[in-house]
Amino acid sequence: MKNTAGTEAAKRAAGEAAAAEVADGDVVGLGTGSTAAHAIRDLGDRAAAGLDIEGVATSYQSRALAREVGVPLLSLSDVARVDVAIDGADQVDPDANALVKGGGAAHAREKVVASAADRFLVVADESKFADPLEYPVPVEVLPDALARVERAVRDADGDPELRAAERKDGPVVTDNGNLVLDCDFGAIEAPASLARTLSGVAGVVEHGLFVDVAETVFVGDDDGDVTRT
Ligand code: ABF
Repeated sequence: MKNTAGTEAAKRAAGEAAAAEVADGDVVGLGTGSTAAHAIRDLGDRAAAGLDIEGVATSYQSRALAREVGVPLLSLSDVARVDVAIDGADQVDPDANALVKGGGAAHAREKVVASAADRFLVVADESKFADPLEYPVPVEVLPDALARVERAVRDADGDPELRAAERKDGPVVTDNGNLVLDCDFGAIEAPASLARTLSGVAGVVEHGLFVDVAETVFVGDDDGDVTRT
């Protein structure tokens, strides 16, 4: 489940401020979620006005929006690096050293794109900040490894909950055909350590802790103003 508490004015301000960092000739990572969507729409407008960019989508949702607004797309499988990636987050620590992402169940591709980006720009509204992080960490799991990963999460003092689909019975299935556990660890005092623990669990495809990858967080407020952290 996504943390989408902020206002559209705040989200739009953050998304458009990050989109302004994109230059002619850039390959751009296109994030998932309602805040990143504002960046994608703005890039579509600029592409229509002549900006020469190519996008790399992080999900079916961002790919569909990019096509709708006219951002030319490259396949992620063909791209080793991107100039700049713009993506949202469910929660950000004040220093932006760690993010929780994955409310949209796209964090595996999002992390590939973020890791391939020369510049990874996060877009968020003020409601996304927490110190320390405490948002449940999404963990994408191979379906056959579900019980094993649930056990490993509990051994790490987490409480795993299988993410249910919103519009049909049954669990969420990711674009990669896997399941998602939302793992509540309470206050996350050592995100880097927890990230290493989760990455070491067999059957974990990817987790939603993004540590030391964000260059800048563009924070929008309800007045439509933006600050950078
Ligand atoms: C994706 O969208 C996810 O990684 C993140 O959880 C979510 C943020 O959505 P929103 O911008 O709508 O709050 O980036």
